[in-house]
Formats: sequence, structure tokens, C-alpha cells
Amino acid sequence: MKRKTVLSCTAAALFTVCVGAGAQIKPEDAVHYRQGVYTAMGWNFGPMAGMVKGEIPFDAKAFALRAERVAFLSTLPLEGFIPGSRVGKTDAKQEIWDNMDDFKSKLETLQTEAAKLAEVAKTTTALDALKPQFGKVGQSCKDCHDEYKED
Ligand code: ASC
Repeated sequence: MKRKTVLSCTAAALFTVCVGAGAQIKPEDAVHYRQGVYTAMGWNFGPMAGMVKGEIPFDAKAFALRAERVAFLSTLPLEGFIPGSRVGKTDAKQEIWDNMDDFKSKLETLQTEAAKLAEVAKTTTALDALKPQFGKVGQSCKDCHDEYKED
């Protein structure tokens, strides 16, 4: 086999082992990963909340961009909740792992509602028309936090 082929096979095998099986992921890295995702989500959710509350001026383009980001970011955290990763400084309750199906379904609700918000925000230029769907996204954050986040 040529050197290049050997290298690419090795890379492919490593990818399968590390990502496919999740075997090499350190629990503290999983915590760091999901906290990073939630930080980015809050970073983007915050200004939308500010506009909805009238604390900052409404900017339809900025709102749409942030809604798009939150919709994408909401697809990321689940893979960080690997077994045995309730370690160190975390607000994740044990109930997440005890009720993983319910946790997943709550996260899917967020994904669905956030995708709808991103969709309406693309074409809607009136803040009032965005408020109900924004409310649904916020509620789905809260529904999950109430049960699964230490406060
Ligand atoms: C945030 C954040 C939350 C949610 C929640 C939405 O930015 O840190 O916990 O939004 O307040 O209801």
C-alpha cells in the first residue's frame, strides 16, 4: 500500500473509533463541550430576548441571524451527555441519564420550536409577529431546565 493510502486508512479508523464509539472522550471534555454549546446558545438567545422585552431596538436581520444560530446550536448538546459525564462543575442533574428518553424529547421540542422561529424570522419584519414563537422557544428552554438543570 502506498504511504498516502496507509495514512488515510489510519485517519479513517481513528475517526470511527473516537467519534463512532465515543470511547476516547473524557467526561470533563464532554462537560466542557456542552457548556460551550449552551453558552453560545445563551449568547444568541439574549439579544432576541432583549428585543422582545423592548430593552434593545428591534433589528429584524439580527433577530433572524440569532434565531438561525440558536436553531443550529440546539442540535449540538445531546452528544455531550455521554454516560459518566456528571463530573466536576456541572449543573446537569442525574435525572438526565435516568430519564434519557424524556430528556431527548425535551431537547427535540427545543429543536423543533427553534427551527420554526428561524423560519418565521426569515420573512417576518414585525417584532409582534415573532413574539409567540419566541415564547415557545423560551418555554422549551425552561421546561428542560426545570427538570434537568441544577439552579
Ligand atoms: C437563556 C438562558 C436560559 C434561557 C431561558 C429561556 O439565555 O441562559 O436559561 O435563555 O431563560 O427561558
